[in-house]
Amino acid sequence: EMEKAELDITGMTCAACSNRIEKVLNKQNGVKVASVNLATESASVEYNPGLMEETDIINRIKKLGYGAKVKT
Ligand code: 9UX
Repeated sequence: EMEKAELDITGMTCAACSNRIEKVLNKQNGVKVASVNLATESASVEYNPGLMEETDIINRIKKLGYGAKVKT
């Protein structure tokens, strides 16, 4: 069963940023589908909790140089 992570992302200033994050996330083993929205500075990621954790997604985004945290 998939879980969904709803994240706030900071540091995106153009559409290439959001596209880059989206592409990287969608390549991760365990991610079913990731959608990154520049306008709302957020990401929605459906993932398999048997293969990865929410923190893995957040850390992957941070590794690209952006801020990421669970939406509250
Ligand atoms: Mo656009 Mo984002 O030139 O790091 S790709 S600002």
